[in-house]
Amino acid sequence: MSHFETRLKAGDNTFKELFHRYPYNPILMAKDWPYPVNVVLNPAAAIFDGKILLLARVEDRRGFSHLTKAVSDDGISNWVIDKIPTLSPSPDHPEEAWGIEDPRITYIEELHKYAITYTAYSACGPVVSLALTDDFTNFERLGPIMPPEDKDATLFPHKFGKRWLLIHRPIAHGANIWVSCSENLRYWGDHRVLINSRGGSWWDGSKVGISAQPLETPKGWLILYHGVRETASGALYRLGFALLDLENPLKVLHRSDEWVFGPQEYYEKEGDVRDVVFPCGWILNPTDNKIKMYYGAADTCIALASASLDEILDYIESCPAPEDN
Ligand code: BMA
Repeated sequence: MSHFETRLKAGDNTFKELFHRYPYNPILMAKDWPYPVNVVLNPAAAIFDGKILLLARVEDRRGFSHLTKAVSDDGISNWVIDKIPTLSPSPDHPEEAWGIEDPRITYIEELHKYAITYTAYSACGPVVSLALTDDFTNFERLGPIMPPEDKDATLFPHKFGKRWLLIHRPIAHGANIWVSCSENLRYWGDHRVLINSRGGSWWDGSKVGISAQPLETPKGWLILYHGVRETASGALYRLGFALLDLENPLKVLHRSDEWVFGPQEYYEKEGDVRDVVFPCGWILNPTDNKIKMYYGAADTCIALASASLDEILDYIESCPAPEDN
């Protein structure tokens, strides 16, 4: 394949779209909320009690965020939204002084608990915090697990050997995706870069960060990540894929050269922050192998797009292995 060819060729001089937007997007907006809010965005997603649960970031009119859950049978409509915030910044946690943002949820079978990694916005910068729950009503906070400036974190659902693995995105000499290891979920080490921002004119040249939780597939761990390109009119947030080795997720098998989803519709292009698509969760339906991806659009509302896991895997397997892996 030459440098000028796309792996997303649709055969009719267009790009093959892996994700298909729900035609009645956005699915959740501030006006749907049971109490007054500025915007709802960037939801984590999990299956809970046989339903699809979104844990949305909700921003108030001070600019501070908290997390509120919305639950639906089909993951599309009839959302039942908590009447009050589900998880608010805690006065006992100074690192949450300016709010809590952008959760990701991983179900940890070994603990029979859901792990929620989120950004705690401290007055000294954003940190990665971790909380555990088994009912999405009571939460056990483990506190900040990474110092500032760090965000976009998610856990793998099981240990590798004796160690849990955390994906996160510190800011230090660029904004790259790192992975760190821990035997107890509290103290993390053996940090290393997993996916770098590619610099220059790349679509993910300025920053990268994990989007949804890692998805275990027969071909490897499917990673959805966001890439940022700074432009004269601001930052552009788009999405790409990587595939990690199933046994050793520190090894990147493939990475997409091209972005696979980007701001296109009016609700993604206009809002509090224009030109942003920002998923924090997705759900695989094992009966038809279809994925529902939930994303914040323009930092203002929540939208849905679906994709076939088989098509995604065919695509990512056609992508090259990163040069530095
Ligand atoms: C990132 C995070 C996201 C936000 C995005 C675009 O740094 O703060 O919550 O959606 O910027 O503004």
